[in-house]
Amino acid sequence: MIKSVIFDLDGVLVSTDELHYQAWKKLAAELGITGFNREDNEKQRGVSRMASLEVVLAKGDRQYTNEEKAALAEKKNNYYKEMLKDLDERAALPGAANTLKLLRERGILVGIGSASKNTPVILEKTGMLPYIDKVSCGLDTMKSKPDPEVFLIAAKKLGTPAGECLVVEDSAAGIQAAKAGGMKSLGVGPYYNTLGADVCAASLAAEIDWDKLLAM
Ligand code: B16
Ligand code: MG
Repeated sequence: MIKSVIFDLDGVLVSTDELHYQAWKKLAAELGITGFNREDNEKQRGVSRMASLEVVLAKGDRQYTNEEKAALAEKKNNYYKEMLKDLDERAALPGAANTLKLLRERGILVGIGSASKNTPVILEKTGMLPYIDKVSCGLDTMKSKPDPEVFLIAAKKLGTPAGECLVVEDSAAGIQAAKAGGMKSLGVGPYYNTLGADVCAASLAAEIDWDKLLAM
């Protein structure tokens, strides 16, 4: 039986994936990297900020020191934070708000397991915070998905054994992390049927048999 549902944030509850892409694209252009495109951006789904930077730099031909990389990641984050200033309830993905309400009504605990260090501001600005019991994010972790750390921390904060947690993810790295942590998984998003999740749905707005899912 599932007692807690742990949601990934970007690409599952909110549409910040497009903002990440625009911010990386702006940085790439400044570095003279013209080949960075949406296909490359898919490799950034669910992975850490520094790993995402490597995806951009791999499209160029220059080597950067660790100090330079840290400065570039900060620059991108500043672009991204600027974009987040306009974020509101409209950034919630279809079905997200209803799903959070449905789980609250059923007495299921809700956690967040996101790589993003911007998680607190995103939850606050989109009005989702009141529906979230515990948050685990890039500010809590040392390792990135597919390591299960972010979900294990969420489960610990929720007080739920891993086997009674369901992770909802849009990235292959996230589904691998859920499995590595011994959790059940629901895959959503544009690649939902290729993620290797236990159950999949195009989005949270799709017909999802929650009775069956929560009985897993
Ligand atoms: P930040 P998620 C992830 O969010 C994004 O999918 C990924 O593209 C980003 O690099 C990562 O957060 C770190 O985000 O730069 O804001 O700390 O899918 O794990 O909710
Ligand atoms: Mg995601």
